[in-house]
Amino acid sequence: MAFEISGVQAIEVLDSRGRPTLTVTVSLADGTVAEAGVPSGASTGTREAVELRDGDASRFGGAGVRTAVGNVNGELNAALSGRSWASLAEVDKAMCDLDGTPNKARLGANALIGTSMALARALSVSGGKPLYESLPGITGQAQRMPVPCFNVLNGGAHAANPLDFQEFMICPLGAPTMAEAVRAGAEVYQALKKRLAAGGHATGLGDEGGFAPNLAAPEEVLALIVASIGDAGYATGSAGVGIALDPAASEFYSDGGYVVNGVRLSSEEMIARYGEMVDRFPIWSIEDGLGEQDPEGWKKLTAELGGRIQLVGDDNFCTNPAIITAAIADGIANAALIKVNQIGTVSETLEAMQVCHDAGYGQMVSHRSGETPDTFIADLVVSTGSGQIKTGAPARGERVAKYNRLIQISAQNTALPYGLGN
Ligand code: 2PG
Ligand code: MG
Repeated sequence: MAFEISGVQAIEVLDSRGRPTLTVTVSLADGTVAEAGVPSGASTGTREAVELRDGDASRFGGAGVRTAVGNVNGELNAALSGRSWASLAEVDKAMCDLDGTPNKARLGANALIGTSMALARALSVSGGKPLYESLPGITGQAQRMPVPCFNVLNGGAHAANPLDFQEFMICPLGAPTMAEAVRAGAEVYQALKKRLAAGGHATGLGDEGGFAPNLAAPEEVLALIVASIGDAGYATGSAGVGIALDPAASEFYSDGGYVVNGVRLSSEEMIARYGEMVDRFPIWSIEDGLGEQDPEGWKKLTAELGGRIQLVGDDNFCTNPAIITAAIADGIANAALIKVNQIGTVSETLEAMQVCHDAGYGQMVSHRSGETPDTFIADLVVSTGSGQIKTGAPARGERVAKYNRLIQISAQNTALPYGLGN
């Protein structure tokens, strides 16, 4: 179904951390207007597509995005408007060609992904379909409602506490429906808050809405979470609420080792530590358990724990189909984190998910630590049927917006199954 773009416009707005980002608006010749908000990360992989920042220290400490805004309003608008296109994929490819670099360094991945998301949304509105129905999806994976992975306790680059591990997530694996899954997440979150307060810990929040108490040992946090799951009346594990971790280990890797709670560990010691955690706690998924600087460690980690739990590549994969293809051949991980702005277009995001699906790798759709109220990823995860999403705590508007959108989709489609689906 051919369409014509009549205009692409961006403005500089703030993300949830008070840093600049873009809102992009795409207009179609049929009168449709749709917009998208661009997410932004803090713990980034070195091979992510380039997020263009102005570097003008007199504005936002150099983090302004006026150059990216200018690229949307100038080059992208000129190249995309006033002609007919066959598909989102065709437009995404034209943007990549126009950029001309392997990593979107010239026009900016933030400029491209905002345009790509806004166009996908415009096409859904124009076609009279909800976004999850209108997105192309994945061959071989039917639509489903995902297990939400709620990041209830924040450390690492997302909080000012001494905790090295970045994310502790609760995942209602055994919930009967999307709404009940969100309810479980919220109830455990409140139970955890009570437990932290009772233990004299601070209940202030990190960037993704999880609590950021002054705790340093990951095992202490895991014990608190397990107790809170029980307090809220849920079972732990696959029949109830499981735990997923994103240590984001690239951030605490230095000089060939991992410094956790002040102690330096080798890759092998780190893997053994994870093994003990998996023995003691209901952990079903670990993302970035080792650093992107340590591919040999990753191979050992996968050989050691890949048969027991999900191992998700984020910093080392960057939602990049070519990088993921190479990693699959190397026996690294068994799932990928999927972040639209890491690669820079919706079409390439779908390509990365297809590569994963074809290799039997899981795909966890993900927000960034810097978000807007945009709910694109909620529709993306349903349309692709990946079965899992992480989008922060069940608190704070920009995180809750995604979970609420999932509840809404589920309410409109009671036939869509809930769960991991594999
Ligand atoms: C991650 C993400 C999202 P950031 O590491 O998985 O939780 O963090 O957006 O800061 O890269
Ligand atoms: Mg991560």
